[in-house]
Amino acid sequence: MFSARSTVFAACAALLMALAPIVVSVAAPEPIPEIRLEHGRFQPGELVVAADNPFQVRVTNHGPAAIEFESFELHRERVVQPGETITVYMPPLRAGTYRFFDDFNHATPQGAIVAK
Ligand SMILES: [Cu+2]
Repeated sequence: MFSARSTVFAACAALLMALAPIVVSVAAPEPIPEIRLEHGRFQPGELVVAADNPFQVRVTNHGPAAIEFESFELHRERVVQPGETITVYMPPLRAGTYRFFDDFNHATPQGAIVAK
C-alpha cells in the first residue's frame, strides 16, 4: 500500500539519514583542560583526567616571568613565556598521581595531574 502518509514518512527517513553524518560531525569535542600559573601557584593545583586515555592539557603562564612546566613522572619539560599558552600532549596514563612543578622557581607550589 502506498499512501501519501508513507511517502512523507519515507522522505523524512531519507532526510534523517542524510543529516545523520552532519549531526555526528558537529558533536562538541571534549574541552581541553587548562592549568594556569597565576598568583604564584598552579590552578587548579590538581587536575583530574580519565585514566587510560590520551589527552591534552593547556598550560598558560599568567605570571610576569617565564616558567618551566616540568614533570619527572610525565617526562615533560616545557618553557612557557609570560602570556603564552602551550599544549602538552599526554599518552594514556595509568591511574595515579603525576606531580609537576615550575623548574624555574621551586618556591612555586607543586601541582598534580590525577588519572582516575
Ligand atoms: Cu627543567
